[in-house]
Amino acid sequence: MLSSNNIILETLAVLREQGVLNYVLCPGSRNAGIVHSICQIEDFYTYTATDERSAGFMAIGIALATNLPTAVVVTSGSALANLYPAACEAYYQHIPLVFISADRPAAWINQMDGQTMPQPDALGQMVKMSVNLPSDNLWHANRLLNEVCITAYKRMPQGPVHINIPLEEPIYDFRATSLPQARIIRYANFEVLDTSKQEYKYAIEPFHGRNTLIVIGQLSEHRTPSKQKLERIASKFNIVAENLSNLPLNLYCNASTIDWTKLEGIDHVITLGGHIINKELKQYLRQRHLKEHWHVSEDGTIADLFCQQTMAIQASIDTFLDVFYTYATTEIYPLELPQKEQKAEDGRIDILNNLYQLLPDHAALVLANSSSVRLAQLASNQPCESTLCNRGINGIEGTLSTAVGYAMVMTSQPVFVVIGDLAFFYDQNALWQKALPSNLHILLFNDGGGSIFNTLPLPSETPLSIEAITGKHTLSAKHVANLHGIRYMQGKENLKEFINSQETSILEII
Ligand SMILES: Cc1ncc(C[n+]2csc(CCOP(=O)(O)OP(=O)(O)O)c2C)c(N)n1
Repeated sequence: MLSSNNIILETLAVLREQGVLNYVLCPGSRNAGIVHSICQIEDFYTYTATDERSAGFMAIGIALATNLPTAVVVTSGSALANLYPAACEAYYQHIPLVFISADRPAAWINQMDGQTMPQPDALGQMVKMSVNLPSDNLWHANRLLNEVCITAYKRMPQGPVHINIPLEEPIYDFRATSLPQARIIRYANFEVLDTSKQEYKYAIEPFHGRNTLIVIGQLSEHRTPSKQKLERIASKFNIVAENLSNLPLNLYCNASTIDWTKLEGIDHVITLGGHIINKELKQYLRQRHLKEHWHVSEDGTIADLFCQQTMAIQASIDTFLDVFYTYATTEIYPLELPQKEQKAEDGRIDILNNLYQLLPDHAALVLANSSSVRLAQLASNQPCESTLCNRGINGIEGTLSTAVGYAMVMTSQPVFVVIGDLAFFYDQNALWQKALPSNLHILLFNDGGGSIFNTLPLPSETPLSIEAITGKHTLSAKHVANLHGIRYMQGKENLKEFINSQETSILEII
């Protein structure tokens, strides 16, 4: 029988499927459930050593002899510390060792309990990756385990990794009869696959041509793929993207125009580029059962956005599009993308629609978090091909500064910022310049606080907390404009005037 602990079972299931079959086992009680279970699994080859320092170096020998990843399983406390010398050696020899340490739950660390110390990251910089498994979230554990395996011996250069497993009592509970079916995330580096060995074909094999959707997230202007390659793909497959993708609209369908609740049949999603904002898209794809989700990125990392990723592809978008076009040769069945009835429920969308229509050619648009970027998605039927937004971490702090920096370099390009009041007043120091760029124009939606929070189900009987959560205020940008000598206008009727302004200007809509 195997350990009844689901995290131990998931760990061994993923390691087995990812090809970690050699184990050096060290004695201990906290790791007894792991060690016992490993010994019951037929596919595993086991070796033993009492001295963990020696176990680490034995694993190096086994890995060198077999050219396969090799794991070492130790108990908690100094047992793990004794792996450090082998970690150093493996790190600099690029040997794929998988160090597995049993741990006590975090609540018991530094409480004078035996053989305990802070174990997550204990091997420091001498491992390529270190993960601390959760005790109750199998999806999270599964993703970390897949990632750590890919990092150890699939993503080059190879090297040691550390899996720390905090374990609650009971440790000695053995009622499971077999390992679960664990999700495996495959990895392929499309930049180095060998055409002569048909490695591309093999990597693409799960693709069956049906019900495929390509979703493109945020791309900076300098990272958009070749239009010609994109056109070829767009002629065969549905591409869904947002205005932050900076792609020409004729090549994709705007995510915010789709009625996601009516989209049927989709079971293969390929994501390219950065963050995706559209919540309906994410919710829909999380609920659907996808057969495949491939995420393509330049570093081949896992981004399990829909909790169902099956392959991490390391490639530039151009490389991926080439390979995909060449090898995805099966008959293609384009999906029907049902369109949503567009209704402007928010006056700001009408203003943004007008802005989009009146934007001069080659203008750049800098969108702030959070309502601005969301509303712009609903308005952007004619997207601007230079759209920026600090979507990497979604902060409200640096939008104006980013726009000032951009406008200072792109002096011949009119730069329009769309921003809410908190983000504007937060970052007003951006306007503190000896000479502000005259091509900078700020459209400010000032509604006295974070309007994005109006949608939250907050209890109405506590006005004080609502004020704190929404950052309520009564400031106007008029005084900021005066302070910095910026041309100031107010009201949507001045939109045209604002767009044609030849000096740094603010249009405040209150
Ligand atoms: C640095 C930082 N602090 C806090 C937040 C949380 N936050 C997200 S949206 C938001 C409100 C922004 O309000 P406003 O600028 O008026 O724009 P709105 O979204 O209301 O249009 C806040 C405080 C954040 N994203 N970044």
